[in-house]
Amino acid sequence: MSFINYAAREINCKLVYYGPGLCGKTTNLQHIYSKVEPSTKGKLISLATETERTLFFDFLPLELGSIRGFKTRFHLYTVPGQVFYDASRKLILRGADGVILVADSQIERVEANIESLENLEANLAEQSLKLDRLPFVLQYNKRDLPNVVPVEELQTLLNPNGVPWFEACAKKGTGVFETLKGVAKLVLNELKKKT
Ligand SMILES: Nc1nc2c(ncn2[C@@H]2O[C@H](COP(=O)(O)OP(=O)(O)OP(=O)(O)O)[C@@H](O)[C@H]2O)c(=O)[nH]1
Ligand SMILES: [Mg+2]
Repeated sequence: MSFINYAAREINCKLVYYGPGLCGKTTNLQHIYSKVEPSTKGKLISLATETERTLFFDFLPLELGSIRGFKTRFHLYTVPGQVFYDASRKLILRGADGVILVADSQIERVEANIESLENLEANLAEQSLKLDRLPFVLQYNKRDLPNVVPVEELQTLLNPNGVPWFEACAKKGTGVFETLKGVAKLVLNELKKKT
């Protein structure tokens, strides 16, 4: 749920990076953090285990221009992808204005991607939300690896509704900002409808 602060002329939106374990959600945020100007970003907060797996979430506040004189501030979160952290995922998903599903393109992660998408839909349903009513984009990550599934196949498996999708190599930063802009655009369009 976006939060509009009329006094400060600010709109706050929440974006959630979802996806299976090790698909590259935290890497997306790290790349964004390393590239944006210090004046437009807050601190990147990561709660991780010793082995760098996200334990609860990563959080990065960003300013991305303005609409109708209101500064738009995006709060980027990642969920922990490991299956047993479902309670954390539910909490982080609460009030999301936009969701990015980061899929791991490797052949051996096909099932994990499908499970993550189903888990996302189930957790949204608990909040009486549906994916096709929410700004939602897909990122096919790890395109640099040799053992990847063709994009057309991933599209059939993960994107029956034809939402915007982006190929990426988050490790090098390719496709990361395209994905962010893609979802931000959908969120801002929703906001414009409401204001
Ligand atoms: N080759 C390759 N490796 C990547 C890419 N993106 C991320 N990685 C690597 O994949 C591993 C996991 O990345 P993370 O960003 O920590 O994954 P995550 O989705 O946050 O994982 P959880 O926090 O456990 O859910 C790291 O070693 C990254 O460097 C990519 O595009 N290509
Ligand atoms: Mg992570």
